[in-house]
Amino acid sequence: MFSSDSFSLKGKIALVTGASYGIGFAIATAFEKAGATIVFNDIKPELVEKGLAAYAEAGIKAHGYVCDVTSEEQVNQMIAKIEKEVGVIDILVNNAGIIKRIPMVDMTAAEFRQVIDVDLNAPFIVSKAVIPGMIRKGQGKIINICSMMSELGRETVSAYAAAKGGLKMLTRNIASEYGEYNIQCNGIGPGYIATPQTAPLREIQPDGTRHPFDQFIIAKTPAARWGTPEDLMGPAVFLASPASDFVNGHVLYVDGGILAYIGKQPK
Ligand code: NAP
Ligand code: GCO
Repeated sequence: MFSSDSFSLKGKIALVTGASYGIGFAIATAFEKAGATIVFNDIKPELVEKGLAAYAEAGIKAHGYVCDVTSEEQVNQMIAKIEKEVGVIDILVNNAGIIKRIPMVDMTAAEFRQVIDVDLNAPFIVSKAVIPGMIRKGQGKIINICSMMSELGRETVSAYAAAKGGLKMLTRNIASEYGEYNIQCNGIGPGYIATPQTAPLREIQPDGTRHPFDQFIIAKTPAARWGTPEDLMGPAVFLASPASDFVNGHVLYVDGGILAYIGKQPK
């Protein structure tokens, strides 16, 4: 029966990958406010420590693990440790990601593979590791952090767009393959969000003007602003909660309207 508890994550264990800061940190914080126990990982021990301190400062007792999500061995070891030390994971957010902004003809195959490895192969590896526990529990939520580039291309982000486009289809396939086990797999497609990942696109120019790309995004966004990690908190709690138990294989774009808008006409 629907109630305000339908948006509660009380008693749930949530793993958010790459969540020492940025979007992952905001989503994990929202989950804790909704009642979940927070587990996160990062690739560097010092970042896990930094993340634990940031969560503690926010009044959150999080569980942090060092793990490179592109390594199947490290991921399987981490999930086994989490299941032993914290419990079986109810909610997984595949958030860890990188981007390389290089014209395709200048990008090496190794650089292309590195982006695919983190942004597409890793969500496969981590999802594969947590689904058996979700099947045993008879329920689970997987949220893949997709992108505008799951739908659109742009110069210099060929690897990232290929990965995020693939991640949209991996989301649909997990939904298709595991929906019968009461596991819902959906995506969140953030618009342009002010985090370290997009900091180079927002740098103030030597003449004191805004970065051309910054101005471009403002013109392309009906909300006429960059998003913040906080803008993703409510949508993430919705997709992690019982309120979305019949939402499956969907990518929820949280983009201020970019995908709906041709862009502000030049004056
Ligand atoms: P961010 O600030 O660059 O943070 C990415 C996080 O992922 C960092 O904690 C990073 O840790 C971690 N990470 C990277 N590679 C890893 C690996 N191999 N194993 C474990 N952790 C790893 O990025 P963000 O802006 O918060 O973005 C988070 C997610 O949202 C990404 O998937 C990104 O593609 C997506 N997204 C971002 C935007 C945006 O505008 N910011 C929009 C749409 C989608 P290290 O610091 O140690 O590398
Ligand atoms: C870029 C940006 C974007 C955002 C995001 C948009 O260089 O175009 O980094 O890719 O990160 O993915 O949804």
